[in-house]
Amino acid sequence: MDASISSGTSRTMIGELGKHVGETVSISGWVDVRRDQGKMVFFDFRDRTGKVQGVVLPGNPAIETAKEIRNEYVVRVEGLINRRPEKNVNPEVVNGDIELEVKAIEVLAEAEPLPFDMSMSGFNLDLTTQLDHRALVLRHPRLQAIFKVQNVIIDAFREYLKSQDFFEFQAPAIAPAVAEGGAEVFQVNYFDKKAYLSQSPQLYKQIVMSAFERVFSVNKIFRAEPSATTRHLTEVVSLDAELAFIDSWTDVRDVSEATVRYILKQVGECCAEELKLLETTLPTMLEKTPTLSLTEAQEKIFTKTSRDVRGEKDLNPEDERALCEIIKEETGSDFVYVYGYPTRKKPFYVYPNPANPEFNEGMDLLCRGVEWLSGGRRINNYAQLMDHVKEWGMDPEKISMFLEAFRYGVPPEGGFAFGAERMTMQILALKNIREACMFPRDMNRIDTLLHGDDSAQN
Ligand code: AMO
Repeated sequence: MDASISSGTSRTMIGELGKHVGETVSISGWVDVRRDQGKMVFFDFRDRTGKVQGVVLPGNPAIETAKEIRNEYVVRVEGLINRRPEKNVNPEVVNGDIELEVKAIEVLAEAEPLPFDMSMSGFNLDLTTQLDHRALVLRHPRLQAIFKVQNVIIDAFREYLKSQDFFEFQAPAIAPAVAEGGAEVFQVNYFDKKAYLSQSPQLYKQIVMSAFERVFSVNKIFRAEPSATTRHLTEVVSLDAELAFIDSWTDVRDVSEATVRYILKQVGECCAEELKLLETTLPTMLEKTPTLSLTEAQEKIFTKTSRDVRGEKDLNPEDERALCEIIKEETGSDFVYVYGYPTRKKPFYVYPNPANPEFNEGMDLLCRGVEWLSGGRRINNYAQLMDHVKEWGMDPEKISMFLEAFRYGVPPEGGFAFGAERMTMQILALKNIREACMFPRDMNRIDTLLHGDDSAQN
């Protein structure tokens, strides 16, 4: 350790170094790369704002420390900011025109030799290895870019809905009943009773909407997905919204479309560097997103691919891919809304189309071959809701709090939900949803792999 750095020297962020040419500064960060050239040692130092090249010149006493340092050592470095000679300028990177002439190095934390290549060009890990080593690979710019984009997506969701006078609420994670139907729930022992991890804040967002008119939440939801696919997680960040005083399900579609448009604008404006690094471009959203009924979508798929899926209750993943390709080819849009699903195949709260009650006014938004969002109009009439509760074979006692809102007057209403990871995955054209989740949960993994014993859970 070189103790010649006075502890009082204030830290300059690496991204700001360009403003300090000719000055002596102190930076703190990690050793991204070290290149030992005998008499001189070169470094790339890294902090959360960027990287800078450093050089320890011959004869500098810091050379001894420099030679012991490996990649990922945490250091405090004092040095002089010099302009690089013209021939060494790299205009492509931050600080490509300057260099830090190292005067003293203090080691704040040592690092063992890395188990794999973390360099920009050499980083080539399969997803399983990446997930096993999240603690280390989160330092890589590619992963950081994914999660910076995700931050912007979630912030933009909040910002847009707040700008439209939506009220944010916190939904509970422990639920007394199943909101969405189906078997995909985690049951928990709640003292001596049965409870569930929330599959969706659906019933709560409708309750809160009945008091606040326009509401949204950013919450964890849990789905006991029994298969490991590239688009399903068991723990999801759900971006939910619900609004009162609508005239039609198309009002809900329009609000969801405006929300996506704002999110895309924010990602485009705030994440240009990240999109470049991830070698992707934003999906194209037209002035008006193409909207088809499920029946029309199935007809289109049949006409274009000869695969007859007419009369099926939903689109399967192959249908979703085919429909997105057809719509892209026909209109240039990467997005398509599909509405009008068989009433009996969807949750009890979805509003049946009055002109054709066999089909409902529920909708999905697909993008680049995958569903991003579900939503639609809900039943707000108490008697109609009670009829559905009975028809769906549900116990009204278990959702009595929900039903109470409707007994005392709820306006025509609807809402929608996006999965933040699906959205991130599709905006960035990632191949697997696990890439879009820092610590993904699936049936085989909760950080460590599940091997049939309970050691991973201790
Ligand atoms: P749905 O069940 O379609 O609708 O979920 C809404 C959105 O959440 C995301 N999502 C998932 N993402 C990853 N892994 C999963 N296992 C998973 N499950 C869901 C998807 C999906 O489009 N209550 C309704 C919403 C509403 O009507 O407001 C609901 O939960 O992006």
